[in-house]
Amino acid sequence: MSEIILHHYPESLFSEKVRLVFGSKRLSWRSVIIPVVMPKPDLLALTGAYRRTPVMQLGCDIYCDTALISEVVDRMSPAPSLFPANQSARVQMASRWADTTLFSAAVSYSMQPEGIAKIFPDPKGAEALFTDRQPFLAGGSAQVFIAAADALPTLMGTIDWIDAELAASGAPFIGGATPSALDFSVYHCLWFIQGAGMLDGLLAGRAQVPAWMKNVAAIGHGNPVAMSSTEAIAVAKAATPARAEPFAAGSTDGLAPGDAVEVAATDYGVDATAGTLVTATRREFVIAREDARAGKVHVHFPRIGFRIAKR
Ligand SMILES: N[C@@H](CCC(=O)N[C@@H](CS)C(=O)NCC(=O)O)C(=O)O
Repeated sequence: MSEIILHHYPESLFSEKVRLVFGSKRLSWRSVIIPVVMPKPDLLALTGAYRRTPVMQLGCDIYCDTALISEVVDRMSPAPSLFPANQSARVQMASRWADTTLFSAAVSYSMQPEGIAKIFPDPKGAEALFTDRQPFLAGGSAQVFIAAADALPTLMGTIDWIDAELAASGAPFIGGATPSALDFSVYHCLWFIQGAGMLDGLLAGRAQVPAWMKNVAAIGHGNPVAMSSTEAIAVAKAATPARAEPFAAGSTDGLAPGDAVEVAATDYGVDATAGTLVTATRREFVIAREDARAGKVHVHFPRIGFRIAKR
């Protein structure tokens, strides 16, 4: 089996989600640190145009979006499951809400002057980030930054829901005795607010959530070993794509394998990756593309949150 390679950077919320997923499975993985802002030529050699963080690589199979990455990792390493069978729909739906609405609330709340000063001791860092993210956040369906006052109720509500449930269940995780994907989707949002030094006020008077945060943090990141981005490209170049799932007729919006297509996120970071459709299932698109440095790669996208169009 190919080594797991994660393209990420330390401060990235969604990367923290996946690092903890790896930790929950006690995985060894290769860690490629990518730039926080564009340009990211070595990442784009693998993904085409997709620039969001993180991206997982297995040989020359490239997986975009943490919802898909979590499912793939859970299939590779099934126990304990991130999507326990008796709560899998709830976990999937609530994780998606946390990864969008709660994420937006967490980022918006943290990006108040106090949080910005903590996250970016050098104001030039903040300036570079905002300049990079302006076009990145434009053109899609999501409004990621909202007023901090509008973000606050979502944060207080979430903290209170979780605090009450953990008090009732007595379990260490929202998922029960072991963490589910929902634990990680909520955690990475609160982790970011914590990094901005703004979580304590929100947790005042709540006993369960601080204990739960410690339980999740204690899971750790598994065993990461550094890898350079050029090494990762060489891994892709030397690999052959994994066998694709069969094409699922009826789920493909009139598409057929071999079609020239482009795939893009619908919410933000909507740069489209062009390639040839390898397969489509009810859950995933896989497109093949050729890169001068990485050779032939298969790029995988979840269907939820992404659109596909014929070129
Ligand atoms: N739905 C995506 C969201 C990923 C995302 O928004 N990542 C942020 C970093 S935490 C990002 O891409 N920021 C811009 C960048 O890193 O270039 C996922 O689950 O992977």
